[in-house]
Amino acid sequence: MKLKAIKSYPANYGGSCAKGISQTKTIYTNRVLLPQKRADIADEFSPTSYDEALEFIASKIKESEPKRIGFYLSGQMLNEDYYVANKLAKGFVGTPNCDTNSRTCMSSAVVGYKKSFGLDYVPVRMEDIEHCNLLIVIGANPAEAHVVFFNRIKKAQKMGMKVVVIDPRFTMSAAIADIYIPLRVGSDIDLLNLLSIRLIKDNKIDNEFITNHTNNFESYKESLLRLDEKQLLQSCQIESSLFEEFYGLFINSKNIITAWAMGINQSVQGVDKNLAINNLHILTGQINRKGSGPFSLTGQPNAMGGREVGGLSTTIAVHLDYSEENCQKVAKFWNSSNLPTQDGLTAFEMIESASKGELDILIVCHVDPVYHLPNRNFVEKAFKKIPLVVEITAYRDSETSKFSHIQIPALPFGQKEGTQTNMDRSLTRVEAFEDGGDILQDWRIFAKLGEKLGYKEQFNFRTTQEVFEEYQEMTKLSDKQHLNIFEADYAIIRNRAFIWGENLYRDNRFFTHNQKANLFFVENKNLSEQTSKEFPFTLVTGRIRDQWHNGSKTAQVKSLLKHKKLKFIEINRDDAKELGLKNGSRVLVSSKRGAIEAEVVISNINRKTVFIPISHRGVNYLTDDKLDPLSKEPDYNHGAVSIKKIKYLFQ
Ligand SMILES: Nc1nc2c(c(=O)[nH]1)N[C@H]1C(S)=C(S)[C@@H](COP(=O)(O)OP(=O)(O)OC[C@H]3O[C@@H](n4cnc5c(=O)[nH]c(N)nc54)[C@H](O)[C@@H]3O)O[C@H]1N2
Ligand SMILES: Nc1nc2c(c(=O)[nH]1)N[C@H]1C(S)=C(S)[C@@H](COP(=O)(O)OP(=O)(O)OC[C@H]3O[C@@H](n4cnc5c(=O)[nH]c(N)nc54)[C@H](O)[C@@H]3O)O[C@H]1N2
Ligand SMILES: [Mo]
Repeated sequence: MKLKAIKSYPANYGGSCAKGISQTKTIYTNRVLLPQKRADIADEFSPTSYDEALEFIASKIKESEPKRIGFYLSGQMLNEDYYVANKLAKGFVGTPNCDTNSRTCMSSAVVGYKKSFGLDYVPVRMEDIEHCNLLIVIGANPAEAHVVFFNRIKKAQKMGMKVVVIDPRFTMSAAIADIYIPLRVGSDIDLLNLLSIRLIKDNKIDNEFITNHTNNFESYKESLLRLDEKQLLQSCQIESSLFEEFYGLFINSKNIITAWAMGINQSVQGVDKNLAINNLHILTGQINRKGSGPFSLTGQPNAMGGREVGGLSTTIAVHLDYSEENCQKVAKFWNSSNLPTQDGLTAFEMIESASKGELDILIVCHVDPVYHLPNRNFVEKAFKKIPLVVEITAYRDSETSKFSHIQIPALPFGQKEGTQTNMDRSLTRVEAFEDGGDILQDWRIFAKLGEKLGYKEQFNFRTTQEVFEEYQEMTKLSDKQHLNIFEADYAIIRNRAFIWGENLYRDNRFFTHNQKANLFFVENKNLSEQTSKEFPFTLVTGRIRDQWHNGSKTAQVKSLLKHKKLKFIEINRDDAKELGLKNGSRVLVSSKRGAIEAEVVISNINRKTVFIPISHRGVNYLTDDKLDPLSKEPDYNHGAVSIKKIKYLFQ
C-alpha cells in the first residue's frame, strides 16, 4: 500500500520521518491478535476472549478497593481512547491512581508553565520559527527526535535565524548550530542564571514588561545577584569567550525562542530548570509576540492531548485540578457518585506502592513501564507483587508483557481513528486506512470494561466521533473556558487542524491570580547522583532518529536499523583511549542499581559523560529513580556509571 502526503495539512505539511513512512509495514508485523491470560507469570499464556477477559478484570475490580487499583496510560493514546480510560478510572472505578508515561516526559514543563504563567499552555506555535531571530535549543535534539520540525528549523536558519545548541553531547542538532555550548551535564540552571544576571546588570531587560506584567522582580533580583558569576561559569565548564559570544547574540536578537525537551525535564530539578527558562523570557518580555517564547517540545504524538483530557493523576479531567468545586462539576457531568477527591499516585509512585504490596490491579495501556521506568530491578520486583497486571497493547514482546497476567489486543495506528493534539496545540485527525477486523480500538476496550462493571449507559458510545463530542462538551467545564476544544468540528479537522487557545495571553495578561507572570529564583542544587571513584562517568540517555522507544514497531523494519545500532554507548575519544576502547569494543556499563552490555561508539561527547540510547531496552537497569519533588518526573539523565571492557575468551 502507498501513502500519499497531503502537503496542505497543517502541523507537518505532508512531511514525515522514516518511522512514520514505515507505518504501512508495521501494521502487520509483531502484532498481538488474541486476548491471552495466565494465572502466573511463570506460565505460558493461553487464549481467551475479550468478553471473558474483561469480565474477569471487572470481577477483580469489584473485589478490590479503588485506592488499590492503578491505570497506567500513555501520551500515545488518541484523545478518545484517553477520554474513555480516564472517565472509567476516575469517574467509575473511582481511583485517582490514573497516570501516564507523560509523567516521565513533560510533567516538569507542565508544572513550570503553571507556576510561571498560571496555566498548562504552550505559548508558541511551530510557525513562530519563521519570525524568530534566535532559537536556543537546550537539552533537546530535534534533528533526531523532532525530525519534521527540524527541517523547518533548517529552513528558518537559511532565512537568517541563528541557532544556539546547548548540550553536553555534540548531537546532530549541534552540527548545524551557529554556536554550540558543550556545558557540563546538569549545569543548565547555572548557565541560565548567569545569562539573567548579565541581562539585569547591563539593563538589557524589558522594564516595561516587568513593571506591568511581572510579579516578584525585586526579590528575584536580590537573590539572583547574590550568586557569583565566576562560579556559575566554572560550574558550566565552558570558556568565558563562548559565553560572551552567546550573550552578544542574545542581546542583539529581536525575537527569541527557547526550545527544550528531555535534557531539561527529566531531572530531579526539572521544574526549576523550566522556571529558569521561563524567567529568561519574562525578564526580556520575549513572550506573546510572533517569533518568541518558551517552547516546550512535546515528545509523544498526543502527550498534549493527554494533558487536555486530564490523564495525569494530578488532574481529574480537562485541565481541572482536584478542587471541591471541580469535583462537583465533573461528578455532575459524568453522572457519577464515585469520584476521588484528591490527586492520585503518579507513575513511579504507583510502582513504589506496588513494591509495598499496596496495589491489587494495574491496567497498562499503550505503554511499556517495565522498559521505561527508572531503576528497573526495583520496578521488576514491584511488578511481581501485583496480583493482576493487565496489558492492553497492539504489539508483542514489550518488557511489561513478561510481567502481565492478561494481554488484550488493541488496534494500532493505521487501523484506528480519532484525534490528537500536537506540541503546538493543533488538534488533528488520525484516520484508519486499513480494516482491523475483530480487534477493538483502545477506547472500546475501556468502554466494554465499563459495561461489565455495570455502567452501560455511561459508556454507551457507538462511534469515535460520539466520544469526541462528549469530550468536547466537557471542555466547557475548564476554567474561563480557555480549553476551547468545544469549538472544533470532527469532520472539519479531517482537512484542517483546529488550534485551541489562540492568543490566550492577550495583552500579556496571564492566568495567575493577578494576571501577571511569576518570576521564581532557582538555584542549581546538584541533586543528581554524583560520580565517584567507583562510578566515574555521568550517564545521559535519549533517542536515535529511526527508532521509537522500545522498538516494538521500528526495530522490526530492516531499513530503520541502518541509521544507528540499537545498543551502543557514546564515549569521548580521550576517555576511550584511557580505557583502551575502540569503536565496536564491548563494554559492561554498571551503576549502583544494575548493569548492561553495550557497544562503544567514540564521539565528541563531553569528557566523563556517556550516552546510551533508549533503543537499548536495558538502559533503565542503570538509571536513578530520584524524582523531581513537584513534577515527580524521574532523573533519568545524570546517574553515575562505570565502564569496563569485556574481554572475550577467544579474542
Ligand atoms: N526518533 C525518535 N524521536 C522521538 C522519540 C523516539 O523514541 N525516537 N520519542 C519522542 C519522545 S516521547 C520524546 S520525550 C522526545 C524527546 O526529545 P529530545 O529530548 O529532544 O530527545 P533526547 O534524545 O531525549 O534528547 C535529549 C538531549 O538532552 C541532552 N541532555 C542530557 N542531559 C543534559 C543536560 O544536563 N543539559 C542539557 N542542556 N542537555 C542535556 C542529551 O544529550 C540529548 O541530546 O522525542 C520524541 N521523538
Ligand atoms: N532512560 C530513559 N528512560 C526513559 C526516557 C529516557 O529518555 N531515558 N524517556 C521517557 C519518556 S519521555 C517516554 S515518553 C517513555 C516512553 O516509553 P513507552 O511509552 O513505555 O515506550 P513505547 O515503546 O512507546 O511503548 C508503547 C507501547 O504501546 C504499544 N502500542 C503501540 N501501538 C499501540 C496502540 O495503538 N494501542 C495500544 N494499546 N498499544 C500500542 C507498543 O507496542 C509499546 O509496547 O520512556 C521514558 N523512559
Ligand atoms: Mo516522551
